[in-house]
Formats: sequence, structure tokens, C-alpha cells
Amino acid sequence: MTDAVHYEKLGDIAVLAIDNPPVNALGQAVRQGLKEGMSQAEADGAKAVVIYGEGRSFPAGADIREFGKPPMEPHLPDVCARIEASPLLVVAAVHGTALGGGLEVALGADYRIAVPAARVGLPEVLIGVMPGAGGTQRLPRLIGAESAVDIIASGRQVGAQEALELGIFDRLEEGAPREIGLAYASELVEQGAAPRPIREMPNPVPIDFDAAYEATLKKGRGQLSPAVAIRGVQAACELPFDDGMKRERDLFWELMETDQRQALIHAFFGERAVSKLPELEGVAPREIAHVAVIGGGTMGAGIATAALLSGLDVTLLEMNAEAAEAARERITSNLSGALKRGKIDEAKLAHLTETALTLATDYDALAQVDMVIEAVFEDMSVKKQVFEKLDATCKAGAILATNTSYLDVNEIAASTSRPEDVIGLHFFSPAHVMKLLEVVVADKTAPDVVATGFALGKRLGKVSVRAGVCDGFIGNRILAVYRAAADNMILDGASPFQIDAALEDFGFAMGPFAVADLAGLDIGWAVRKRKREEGLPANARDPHFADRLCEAGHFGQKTGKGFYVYEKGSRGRKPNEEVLEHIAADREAMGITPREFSDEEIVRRYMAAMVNEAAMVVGEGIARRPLDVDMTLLYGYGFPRHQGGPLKWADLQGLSGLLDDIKHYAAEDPVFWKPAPLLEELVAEGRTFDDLNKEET
Ligand code: 3H9
Repeated sequence: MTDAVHYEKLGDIAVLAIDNPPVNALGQAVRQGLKEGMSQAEADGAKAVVIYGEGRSFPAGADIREFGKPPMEPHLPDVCARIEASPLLVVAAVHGTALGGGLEVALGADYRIAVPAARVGLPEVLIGVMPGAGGTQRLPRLIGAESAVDIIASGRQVGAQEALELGIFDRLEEGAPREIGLAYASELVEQGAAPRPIREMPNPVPIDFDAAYEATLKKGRGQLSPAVAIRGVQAACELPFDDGMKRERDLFWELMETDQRQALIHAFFGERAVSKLPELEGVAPREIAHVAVIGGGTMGAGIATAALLSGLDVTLLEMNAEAAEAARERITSNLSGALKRGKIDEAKLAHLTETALTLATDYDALAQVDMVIEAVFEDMSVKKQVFEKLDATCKAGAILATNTSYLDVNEIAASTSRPEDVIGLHFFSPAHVMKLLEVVVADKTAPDVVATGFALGKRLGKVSVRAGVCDGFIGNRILAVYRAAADNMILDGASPFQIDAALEDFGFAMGPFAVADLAGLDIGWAVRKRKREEGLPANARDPHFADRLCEAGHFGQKTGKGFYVYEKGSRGRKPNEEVLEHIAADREAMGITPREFSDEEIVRRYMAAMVNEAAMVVGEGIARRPLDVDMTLLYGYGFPRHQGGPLKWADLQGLSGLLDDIKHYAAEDPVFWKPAPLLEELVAEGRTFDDLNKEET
């Protein structure tokens, strides 16, 4: 027996305890241990076997770290088949999360008992594969094709009660998994219960698989795994069990070979690695119980909502009583959304809005708070005035955070006598929904203040990324460049509508011009005006077509018109043909003869601009690792998860070809295109961005 599975025999019952912390992933040693454990139980004359997980969970799946390496025997499908084929009664006793291969092991058992807090699921599609150890064959035989498709194609976790109702679990019982498993197995043995292999259950009734496949592919914006997994369930309906298993295996390996699988697994581990920073090892965050938010607009109200939902007390400071009341309304409306989704109940809503939230109009109210997050108008002189007042009012040790999205946090910090307590916390709107938080570390920010930024992010359920100070930090700095690349393509002949469509096909939820309409065109207008005042680089192109929309009062969705026209009562968008006239005027003024762009070229140039700037951001140390950029774009900018983030995408495309393209574009337009030194270095050394991730973590 391996160390990863402990064997004991108690009377008629053998117990196999899986012990592979932290989540009992089904690595080689566990698979080997389960196989040997079954043989041992049979050799020992046991009547039943109980399988459970030590520690926090039944296995949460195959060991993802083994993916991409040569497979090692015994393979998981064979282990599940071995369990199912045993003449002994096998009981799986589930607690924690029985996911993926974990649930597949449990489906190899004859009976399943669980604690009421347990959860099950087949989340393989979320990491770009599909169940590969019988999940698509056994689950539909147990619960029907429709429910199986729902669970497998969504990858969602199913609570124990629902799993009981569906027939995945036979019984729920409070207690330690070992004890409830033993008691259930004894009872079954006493009753003379027969083994109940799922493989012998009849084929489930089919559903319209072609329709389900097409709908799922469309919903996933090109992500393959959920749709392909449906073909596995189809096989369960149409083929004998062993042929269905073979079909599942073939589909599983097809997905295993895809770039999407690599991209999604990169996203899985990146999300977990992003907040692990060597500089924070052993640094304790400061205690935060009460935060203040300055400014109750959409952003401030969103931040306050997120803080309240995480259990913090919040004081919201506004200019006057009227503005404060409007802020309360915004927060209440946000929280009502949480009530509707069942995240909080009425009593909690009342507590949050009446007790945990305090409105204020005077800085004195902030004297005792542990942290202040400023979300006022994006103007340096306004921000400095706020920070001077905070410096004069707040207690020693209070953290003073700015939610600026572009401005220099060093300059803001310098307006106080305590720059070590100042940090940037850049939330994304709506702040109670969007997952990204950029933790912007200024030159003098103290390490425990950085640690507190990350601790707050975790508490609020955010993916927190460390960023250095520069114009736009990680995300907005890169955005400015790929948006400029899109604007350049427009000047040269593409239309905003073609660009949006090409990028939506690539997997973005919305193209850049639809996003600009959603965010409000006035935001970009203000940034362009500021940049023009600061002075643009010599010979830089400076299109005005978006300005013309703003000058006419068209700010996008909020005014009903921008790059698109939004008609009341209709959720769709229609191209605003007026934009084409503004574009034509720009081309004429610049003496440009428009040319055709293929969708492929649009994606290539847009991505090349994104990757090149991202490489600069990493090269300059604004982002510590390539994965920090990838997580920023995935969680804050709608980058398709199944493409892994811009730098993972670049690795998968091949850096050398991408650099060649950038050099080719630079020959045409050397002002805009300057190959990033880091990209040139990696190509010269034959390395990838992911190699840098491995060095740092
Ligand atoms: C599969 O099963 C394929 C089969 O159908 C067919 C095979 C032939 N492997 O998330 P956490 C690590 S595919 C390796 O922070 P939580 C994780 O990286 C698999 N490592 O905790 C982290 O490490 P570290 C299908 C794994 O409580 C630590 O465990 N299953 C795996 O927030 C703690 O994780 C899945 O896709 C793994 N499978 O959430 C489930 N899982 O501490 C994926 C976790 O070094 N896992 N780790 O950063 C999850 O969804 C969550 O981790 C879970 C716990 C809900 C289990």
C-alpha cells in the first residue's frame, strides 16, 4: 500500500483512507493505493469497503499538475473500473468537495453517503478537459442525460441536498466521513444489500444533443470543452458502456491536446499564484475592521457595498447631505441585488444599511477608521486636497488608499506626512461585482500596508494583483495601447464594428468599442484631453472620431448613442453610421487611403499591441511576473479565459513569429510599434513568458 492510502479492516469492513493533502488529488500514489486497497480487502475476506478522504475533502479531482506529462499507471478509469468490478459492497463516504475524478471514484462505488455540507461536481470543462474516468458514462446512467449535461457542461458544484434529490447520493448524515461510511456499510451488509454497479444500469434516454452542443459552443464564445463533453453524454445514451468509455477517452485526449486546456490550467494556477509574493512572506497585515470610503458615486458606492458584504463597518463621506443620501440609495440598490440573488436576507440587508453603514459629510468622522479608500473625481489637485485632509484627521497607522486609475500614487503620497501608509487600491466598476483589484505599490509604501491591501482583496473575494506606479498601472496602461492599435486600424480602413466582431469571435465578451460605450465615452475623452495637454509623442497619430461623438453629447449606452445606437426597450446594439463620417473626416485630414483588413489581421495586430505593451510592463517591473498581467486582463478586461491571458496566448502562438510581425508593423509605423526589449530577449534566448513565471514563484 502507498503512503497516500491507508488500509484498515474492522470486522467485515475494510476502510481505505485517502491521505494526500491539501485536497486529496488523485495522483499516481493515490490511484495505486486504491487499486491495491481493493485487492487487499478482497484477499482479507472483507464483505464491504468504505472509501473516504482524510483532512478537508474527498478527492477534488485528478492531480492537475500531472497533466501534460506522460501518464502513469494505474490510470484513473481503470481504478474506477476496478472498484466497480469488485464483488464487495463499496461505499463512498463524501465530505468537502468530491470533484472531477473524485466524483468519478464515488460513482465507481455501489453506494454513496455524504455529510450535508458536501459538494460534488464534474468541473473538468473549466480547465479545458472533460470527465475522463467514466463521469460522462456513469452520471447520466444514474441521474438522466439532461441533469448530467447541466452538471458536466457547466462544471458547477452541486450541494449535497440537490445531489441527494438527483440520486447521486443515497443518504446524507452528519458526522465524520469514516464513521458515517462505516455505519452505512455495516447496515448494508446486515441487510444483505447487493452490489449496484452503475455500468449495468440501462442507457439513459437521449436529449437533442446537436442543439445542446451548438448552444453550449455559442455560450462559451468558442470554448470547446463544455460542448465536447456533451458528446460524451451522448455516447452514454447511444453506445454500450465499454464503447461509451472508449468514446469518452478519445474525446478527453482530444481536449487534453488543445491550447485551450493549457490556457485554462494556466488561469487556474495563475489565479492562486497571483497573490503569493515573496516580499510579503512573514509580513503581517494591519487589522482592518472599519473602513471609510470617500465619494459615493458609482465607484465609491460599489466599494462600500463590497466592504459591507465582507462584514466591515463602513463610513461613507460625501460633500453634503444630499449627495450622501444619493450614495446610500446606490448602496441600498446594490445590496438589494445581493438580496435578490439570495446572498443576504432581509435582516442582513437592514443591518448593513442601518447599522454597519454610516453616512458623513465631515472629515472628523474619519478620525478613528482603520483604512480610507478615496474614490473622488480623477484630478490630481482634488486628490491632493483630500489626502492633505486625511493626513490631518486620521489616526496614526490608518491606511490611506486611493482608487485612482491613472494618476501618480507617489505624488499623492507626497502630499501627506506619512507616505508609507499610502497605497493605490484600484477597483473596477461595478466594484462589488468585478473580481480584479490592482494593489498599487508606491515607492515608500510600507510592506505591511501592501500585505493589508492583499488581505482586504481576499476578504472582498477579489483577485488581487500587485502593480507598480506608472500611467494606468498594469491594466489601463496596456488597454491604452491596444485601444490605440484599434484606432490605428480604423484610420487605415477597418470599422469599429468589424473590429468588435472580430474580437468577439476571438472570445472577448465585448469588443473595445462596445466596451467604450458601456464605460462611457466621456472617460476616454477626458484622458485624451489630458494627454494632449501633456504633449503627445512627435508624429503620433491623434484621431478625433471619438471626440466628435462626445462633442455631440453621445457618451455611449448612458445617452443611448455612441459607436452604437441603443434603443430603449431593446438590449441589442446597432452600428451608429455617423461614426463612419467622423472616421472619414479623420482619414481625409491625415491623407490616408483606407484599405481592407481581414478579421485575422485585426486580431493579430490587436493582440500584438497588447502583448508588446504587456512585455514592457513586465520588463519595467510594473508587473512582477507575466502571470500578473494575464490575471489582470482576465479578471478586469474581459479577456477570454480559454485564451489564458495575453502572455500565455503569446507563448502558445510562438514568441518568435509574434516578434517578426511586430517588427514588420514597426517598419510601417515606427512611432507606434517599438518591439519590447523583454520580448526580444526571450526570443533570442528561446524562452517563454511562462519560464519567467516559474523563476519567480
Ligand atoms: C479531473 O479530475 C480529470 C478526470 O475526470 C479524469 C482523469 C483521467 N490538482 O483552490 P485552493 C491545489 S480534472 C492539483 O486554494 P479552495 C491548489 O492549487 C480535475 N492541485 O483551495 C492549491 O495549491 P496551493 C477536476 C490542486 O479551498 C491547493 O490545492 N477537479 C487541485 O479555495 C488548495 O486549493 C478540479 O478541477 C487538483 N485537482 O478550493 C478541481 N485542486 O495551496 C480544482 C486544488 O499550492 N480545484 N489543488 O496554491 C478546485 O476547484 C479548488 O481547488 C477546490 C478547493 C474547490 C477543490
